[in-house]
Amino acid sequence: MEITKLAQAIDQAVLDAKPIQQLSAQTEFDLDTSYAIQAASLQLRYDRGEKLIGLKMGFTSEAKMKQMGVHDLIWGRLTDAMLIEQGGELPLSKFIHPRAEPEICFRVSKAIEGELTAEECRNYVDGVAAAIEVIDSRYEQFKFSLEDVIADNCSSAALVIGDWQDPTQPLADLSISLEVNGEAVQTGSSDAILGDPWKSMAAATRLAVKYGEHIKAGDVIMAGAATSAIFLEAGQSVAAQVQNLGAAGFNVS
Ligand code: OOG
Ligand code: MG
Repeated sequence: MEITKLAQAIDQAVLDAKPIQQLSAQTEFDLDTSYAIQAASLQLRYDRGEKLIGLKMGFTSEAKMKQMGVHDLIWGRLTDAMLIEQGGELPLSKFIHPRAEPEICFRVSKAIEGELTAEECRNYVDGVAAAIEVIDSRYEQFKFSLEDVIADNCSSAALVIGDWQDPTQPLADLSISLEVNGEAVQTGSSDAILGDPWKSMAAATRLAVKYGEHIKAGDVIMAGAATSAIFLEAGQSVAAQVQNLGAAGFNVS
């Protein structure tokens, strides 16, 4: 009952593009309940016809943990309604206070039934790409506890994925940057993602098992930002550049 109510509050904030008070300010709940609220709020999206397209990992880099003051791995769900096409538009009016962060994205080649090691993950991926995740906390001031952010589907709001590249190439120590109007505003390395982006994918398989989520062929897995996120403003052209993997970008309108 409580879970349904809290999930509806989150979902309504998404639909209205209006922030709400942190759920933890109203009621106390634990991590398992946070994930139950996340699942229930996603169900409301599925009921409207949205489709699950994969998972995202969060707080896989020190830069992100420091920026948001939260220190634990989190994961959320991505739907087709969040996808922006490469070079497409992000309309600010549909979001509350969106931020962008540069990421690496994996494409899954076959269903994953159990927990995989970083080594084993390589046999389940047929593409890797530069990507941008747009996060838009549904909470006032973009402030939250770990429980709050998980309940809010880890701030997931939108994503753009660049062209798929050969996943057998090395992903260690690739330079990653976020550019606004052609100028780098954040720079980092793929090593910032748990020391190796494949480890983030392995963590996604572990958490999927733990929470009963299924990873299917064609799903995408976002490994988490390598740098801090930046606030978006109308008129910006935003791009993530990943060494050897190319770019992903959109325009803010
Ligand atoms: C939570 C989402 C974190 C990442 O890549 O670390 C995340 C947030 O920062 O609002 O997506
Ligand atoms: Mg992210």
